[in-house]
Amino acid sequence: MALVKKVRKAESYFGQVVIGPPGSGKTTYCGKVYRFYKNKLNRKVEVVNLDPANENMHYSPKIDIMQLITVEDAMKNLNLGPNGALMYCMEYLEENFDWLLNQLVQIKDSYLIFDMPGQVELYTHHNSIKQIFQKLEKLGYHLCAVHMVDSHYCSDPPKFISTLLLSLSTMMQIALPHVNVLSKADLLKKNASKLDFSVDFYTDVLDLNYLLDLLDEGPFTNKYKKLNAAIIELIQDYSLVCFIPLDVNTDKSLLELKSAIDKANGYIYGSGEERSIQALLSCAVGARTESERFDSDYM
Ligand SMILES: Nc1nc2c(ncn2[C@@H]2O[C@H](COP(=O)(O)OP(=O)(O)OP(=O)(O)O)[C@@H](O)[C@H]2O)c(=O)[nH]1
Ligand SMILES: [Mg+2]
Repeated sequence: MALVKKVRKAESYFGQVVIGPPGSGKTTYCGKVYRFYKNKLNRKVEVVNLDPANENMHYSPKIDIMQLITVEDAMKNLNLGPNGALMYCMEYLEENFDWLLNQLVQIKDSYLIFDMPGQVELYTHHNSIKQIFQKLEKLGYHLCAVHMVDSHYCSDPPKFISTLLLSLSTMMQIALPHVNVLSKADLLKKNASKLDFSVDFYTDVLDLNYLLDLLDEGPFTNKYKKLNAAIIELIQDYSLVCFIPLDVNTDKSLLELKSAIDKANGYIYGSGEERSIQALLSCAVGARTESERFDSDYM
């Protein structure tokens, strides 16, 4: 209780919560963005690992859930499978929220990057992660969900439609300022000629009736014409989902995503960081316009 009061008195804190399906590139992004923010933008930043089965961290986390509990512990001691054990770990973290908060207050002057586990139920149905971040929001943490989806899913209409549904339900459930990302954009660019539509169709989620035509002709989806139409209508009615493409190996791409995230959670950067951004923009991006930049990077 005393800890909560102490935090309440403090100022606003900022950060991003990196979520998304298994293998979508969350941990790789956390490592890259940590170094990018720290070295190129001069932003004080720390990574918090909340994946209790994280094996290949490309960073040293300031806070690590694996000091509290691991999936392996939960599997062994409670005789659970890997999915059940991960759910249990998140419930355990929720119960031990003070363990997290105690450590967060010690790094309160840093921007936070949360690396999260890759099990979609945690973001679409289960409540623990949602409740942990809602508690932090109430304590003055301005967080943006960065939802990563592998751009491989653009290669097939049924996969893309499931990606849209997943992104929409995650946005509704997590209820934080939200940025959807199509990760591995380098591969998307390389394989653009094999796609049914141009890349901006997938990033901007343009007229989905074109996608409906392909679903209605597809060998697995042609039996479900009414269902296909209902799903397309649902996504278009909400009109919430669009994506930012991300190639973690280019500063340009990290910078474009950073701008969207900072806009979403209202991060205000200092003059030192503003100068770093201007320098990066002028040397890496040149004087090109937004649309020229996008066309040459992703088309
Ligand atoms: N080509 C390419 N590969 C990437 C990119 N980002 C990540 N990867 C690769 O994708 C694979 C999965 O990356 P991870 O960062 O482990 O994914 P994750 O979302 O943390 O995975 P889980 O924690 O298991 O859910 C690795 O082999 C990465 O090297 C990218 O921008 N381009
Ligand atoms: Mg990971």
